[in-house]
Amino acid sequence: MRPESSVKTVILLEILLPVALLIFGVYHGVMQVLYRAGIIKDMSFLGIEYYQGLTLHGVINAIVFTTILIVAFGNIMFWYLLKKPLRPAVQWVAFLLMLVGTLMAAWAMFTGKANVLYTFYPPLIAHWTFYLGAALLIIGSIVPLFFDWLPNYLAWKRENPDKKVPIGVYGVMVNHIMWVIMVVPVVIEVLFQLLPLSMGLVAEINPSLARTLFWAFGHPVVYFWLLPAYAMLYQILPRLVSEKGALFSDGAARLAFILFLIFSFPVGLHHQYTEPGITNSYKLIHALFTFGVAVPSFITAFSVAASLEYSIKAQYPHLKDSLFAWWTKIPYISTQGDKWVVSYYMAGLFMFLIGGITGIINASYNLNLVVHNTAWVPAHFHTTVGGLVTLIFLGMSLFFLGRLTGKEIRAKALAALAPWLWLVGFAIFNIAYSIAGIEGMPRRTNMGPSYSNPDSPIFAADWMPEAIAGAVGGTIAGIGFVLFLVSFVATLLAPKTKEETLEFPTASTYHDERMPALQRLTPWVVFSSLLFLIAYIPPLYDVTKRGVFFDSPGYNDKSPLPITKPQSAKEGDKKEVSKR
Ligand code: HAS
Repeated sequence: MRPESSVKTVILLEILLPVALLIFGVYHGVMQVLYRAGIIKDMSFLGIEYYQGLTLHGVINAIVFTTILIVAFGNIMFWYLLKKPLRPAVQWVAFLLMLVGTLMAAWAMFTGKANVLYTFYPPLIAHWTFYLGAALLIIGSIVPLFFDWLPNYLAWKRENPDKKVPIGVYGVMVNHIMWVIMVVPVVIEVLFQLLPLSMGLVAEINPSLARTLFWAFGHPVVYFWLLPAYAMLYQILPRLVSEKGALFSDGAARLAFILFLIFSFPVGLHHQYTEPGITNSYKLIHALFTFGVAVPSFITAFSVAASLEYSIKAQYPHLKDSLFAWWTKIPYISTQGDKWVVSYYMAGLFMFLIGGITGIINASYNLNLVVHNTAWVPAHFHTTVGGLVTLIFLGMSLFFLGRLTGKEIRAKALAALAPWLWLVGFAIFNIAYSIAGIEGMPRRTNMGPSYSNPDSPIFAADWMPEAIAGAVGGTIAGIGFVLFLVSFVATLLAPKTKEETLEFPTASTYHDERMPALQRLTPWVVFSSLLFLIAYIPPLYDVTKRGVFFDSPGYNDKSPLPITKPQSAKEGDKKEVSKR
């Protein structure tokens, strides 16, 4: 089955754009570890300031790269698994919205008008193009759900009343429904707080409310990044490792997706344990739900390991009774056929084991007090979003680049090696930054001119070994990315040798449980939305007691003085005028 040429072009652009942007994202990541190790001792490098670079790093890697690729992978899953054409007009509108949004935000960041980091916490305020750009990116990413995927999903179900939608489509569908729900609070924050302040329509903002709205989006979003990776782990990986590849349990995989739909939302306060103004009991409730949201990942760990075992043993019957010998048959690093991409999955899974454990430590109310806002936190998320998610996304980008252009993957050995260098680099980075975090090394701090500078009065010699190890690890990971890029560019420039397609290997199912309760998504969507509301109404009440537009004027990173005139100053002005 050949993809419609215009749709194929859009999907190709949705792969090329984020990978191209990631070059800047990764570059600024390497700059980060160099600043923090004191190798760069300045406030800026090559004309880009420290916080400008950190904003570019976070926004590109965590928000733009992920969102656009998630749409691309969703399109591919729907197109191939449901065998229904996608609508070119819908696809172009979605892509152009995402492109314009990205360009607007990029302009604000590259011109230094949005040094607000990827969490854009007020009272730091960016140029309005940054927020509007982010909003357009989000809107564009939602368009395919309503105008392409949902109609195709419903049509497929009408035509196949007794069949379950393939697990890949199920995962993408659940994920994008979650996306639509989770963006509501951040859209409210942007429309009613950040944009009005940034455009000078109001003079003050309530930062506690803004942060609470942000985190109501900010934790679910990590599962928006994760679930497409899980969908591909279930649908594709078993078939990549073995000719007889099968998903161990279809029911367990669907249950995992539904548990994410339920538990991803009532958890955001675990980012705000240390913040005043929110009732502790609700923080504790969110802590308990956070342990709940780890359960579907535990299920996935079991499902994936069992699928690997079943698939390998089906191909090598002599290993049927082996406990561990089958591990040796996983193609961890291979250039045979499509097996090079298995490296990305396996390296990612190993990284996520660590990411999961550190996440559960973060979630613990009291342990969080030790690690919050320290180097521990970047150590955690470079093994989750920077580990499993990034690696599967990179691997599948290259994989689909080859398919979409009808070209053989070039420099396969480098492509297969790249994720292992990424893993080694981030293992070093993770250990170093985790230890440093426990010792109190802060995150998001330019340590070059300060803690890592022997000439500074606040030089912290104790942190130097970890800071330097972090720089070594980050650089090795950067080299891993370069190897990936060599293969990606070489493939892009290679001559076409076969027919263009969007087909990919799909696993069969070993245990195909019926589980009718999981077939209809609507009741789960309603239940999860209600739980979200219940978990958030009291904390939102707490943080709005002092008003929506009050508490703090806006600031930027250039001056300690406010950039908007505080309300109190205006009232003072009025009093002055009336006295005169
Ligand atoms: Fe997290 C902070 C808690 C998962 C991303 N997290 C962050 C931040 C990011 C992030 C970006 O509770 C920083 C935000 C900021 O800038 O301030 N996180 C968790 C918990 C989980 C978790 C409980 N995080 C993720 C994922 C992310 C992500 C996934 C991105 C994709 N996180 C927190 C908390 C904070 C936090 C607090 C706030 C910290 C603070 O104070 O600021 C769980 O979902 C993790 C569950 C995962 C598992 C692992 C399952 C393992 C698998 C691999 C199996 C391996 C196999 C290989 C099968 C239980 C699936 C087998 C091999 C063979 C050979 C057989």
